[in-house]
Amino acid sequence: MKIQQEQVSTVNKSELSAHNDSFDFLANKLTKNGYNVDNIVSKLGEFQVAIPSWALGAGGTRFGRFSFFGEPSNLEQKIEDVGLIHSLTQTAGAVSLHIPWDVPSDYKAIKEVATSLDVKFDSVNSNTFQNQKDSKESYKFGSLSNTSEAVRQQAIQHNLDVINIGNQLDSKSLTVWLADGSCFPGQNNFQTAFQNAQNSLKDIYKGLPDDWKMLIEYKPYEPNFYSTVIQDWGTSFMLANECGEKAYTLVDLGHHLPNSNIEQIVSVLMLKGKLGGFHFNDSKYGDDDLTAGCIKPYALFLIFNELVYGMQNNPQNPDLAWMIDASHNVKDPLEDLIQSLEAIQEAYAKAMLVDQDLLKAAQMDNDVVKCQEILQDAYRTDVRPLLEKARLNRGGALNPIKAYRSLDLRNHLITERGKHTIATGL
Ligand code: LRH
Ligand code: MN
Repeated sequence: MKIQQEQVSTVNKSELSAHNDSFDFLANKLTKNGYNVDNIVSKLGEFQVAIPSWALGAGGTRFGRFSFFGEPSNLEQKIEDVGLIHSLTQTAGAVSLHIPWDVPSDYKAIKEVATSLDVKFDSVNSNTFQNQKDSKESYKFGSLSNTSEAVRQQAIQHNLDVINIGNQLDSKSLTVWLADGSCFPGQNNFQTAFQNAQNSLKDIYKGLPDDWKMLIEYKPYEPNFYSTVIQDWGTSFMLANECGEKAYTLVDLGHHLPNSNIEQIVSVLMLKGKLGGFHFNDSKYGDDDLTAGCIKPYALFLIFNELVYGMQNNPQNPDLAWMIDASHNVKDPLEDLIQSLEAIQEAYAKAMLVDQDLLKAAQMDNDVVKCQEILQDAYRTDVRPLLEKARLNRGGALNPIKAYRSLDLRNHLITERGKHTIATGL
């Protein structure tokens, strides 16, 4: 299913004058304050966030899963759904595949579908947290850190296979997240587990093409509930440094213990040139994988404030991989992803309104109140007209959720796919 440009223009008609009024008002105000509005709008347009291929169907928990009907039942339909989101938002021009949930059966065909929808293949994710039906060794007690050489070798080979798959899709990075850890004190020798993981990552790193990155994702707990081998940013940072210059840390916002200062982690990783990318989502308790910005929007803004500062002051840090990692238990997956994209773009736009030089001067003067006023003035600015303009300039919808509903896309998908298709993934 593909949305035609005319359909979007038709839906936009009723929103256009309201948009023009609010945009002109905001643009005048910002221009008077010395902002380059065109520059901000074009940066928002260039900002592309990858959609997780494993989050295009209904998510679930051990307590239950409630389908959404019309879910994509193969990779081509998943790419089409990313295309739908991208047609409306113009900021979802990439998909991040998870292997083996999304192994292409025809590389040429799937690349043609993606290209026709202006969707690129971002990072490819390996999966050594589930046993595959044909796998010889079990990952029950870990993968790259397992005490068994045979299990580690199987996991290393899987990652090399994932690189090979990504290479054929012009992807440029491998994301490694390990569930490895222990559920009880005494179960693991922490040093052996760490050493095994480090050596295994180094073996995978040797198979990384020159222009690729390895993104090492950390997580404090789940599915192991006493220790996790790659538990925090420091551990990922150490492992990335041990591997080499193509290895970086990936920050999943849900992978932090309560009240962690994620913006400080982001800032220091950028200073060290080791921040590789993000899995955007939000959470109130654990790795809840909720809509980005739905619980802690100010924290998301503060993270983007550090990112904007870093992008201006840390040339040693490479371009970042922007990706969502969410799971949808009660919302239409496509609507949830559209809402996440809106919250992420909004945080970025607000952060671009922070006068970093003015803030730095106030920080040097320890003028605490002025520092907060500078931040909150930007945060309290309604930047939605800028997001609308960025979408409009690229043929997107002024209000993607309204467009999704008035074009009745979910029912079209159900008509096309039926009610009983199940998407692979979480
Ligand atoms: C682990 C994680 C990781 C993915 C998985 C789908 O919690 O965040 O990024 O592999 O979710
Ligand atoms: Mn993640």
